[in-house]
Amino acid sequence: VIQWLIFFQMISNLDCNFYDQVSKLASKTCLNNVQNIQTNSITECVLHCGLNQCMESVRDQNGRCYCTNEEHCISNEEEDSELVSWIKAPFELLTNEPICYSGRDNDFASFIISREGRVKAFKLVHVSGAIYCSSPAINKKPSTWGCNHWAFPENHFLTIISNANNKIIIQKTHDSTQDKYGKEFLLTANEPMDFRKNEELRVWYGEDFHNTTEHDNTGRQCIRVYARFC
Ligand SMILES: [Ca+2]
Ligand SMILES: [Ca+2]
Repeated sequence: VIQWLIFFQMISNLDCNFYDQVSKLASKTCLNNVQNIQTNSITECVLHCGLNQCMESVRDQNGRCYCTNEEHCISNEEEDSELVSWIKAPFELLTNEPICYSGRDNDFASFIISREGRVKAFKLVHVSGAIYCSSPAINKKPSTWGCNHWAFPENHFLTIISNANNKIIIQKTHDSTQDKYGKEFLLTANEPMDFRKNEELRVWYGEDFHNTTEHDNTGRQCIRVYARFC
C-alpha cells in the first residue's frame, strides 16, 4: 500500500509540473553506455530517471528510456548520433520579489525554498544594482558574480549560497564556461541537495561572507533566484 501511495504521489507531482521537452542529437556511444529500459510513455521515463534518480530523462523513438546527464551525452558529430527527446524539470522561480545584498556588513539576501524536494541546480539572475569590490574609482565596471580587480582571474566567482546557519551549501569559485560580468549565474550541485519546505537560504557576496577586504566594498545588487528540482 505504501508503495502505491508513493507512486500516486509521484504521479501527482509530475502532473503539477511542467517539464521542458526538446529534441536533441545524442551520441550513440553515450546512449550505449548508460542503462536503459523500455517505456510506454515519456511520463514513465521521467518517473524512472527524473524523480527516482534525479537524472536527465532521454527517450528515443523506439521508446527506450536512458538516464544520463546532458553535458556527457550531447553529440556534435551527426554520424554518431540519434535524435531523442530530452526531458528535464524547468527552473522554478523561488523569489516573488527580487532579493538584494551588498558586499559588506553581513548584508546577505534571504530566500525560502518553496517546497520540499531535491534540488539539482540554482540559477541567479541579476535584476538591478551593482556591487563594487573596491573603490569605484578603480572598479569602474562592477562584476555581477565576482570581483573586477587584477587580483582575481577572469573566471573567478565570489557568489555563495549558505543555509540559515551560514554554512556554505553551494559555490563555484572557478568556471570557464560562465561570465562573471554576465546577467545569469548557474550553480549546479555535484549531488542533489535535499531541502525542507520553507527552509531559508542566503545569497552572499564572497568577501562579505569570508570577512575579507569587505571594508572597501560599495553598492548593492538585486537578483531573482530559481531552482531546478529533480
Ligand atoms: Ca562580513
Ligand atoms: Ca574588497
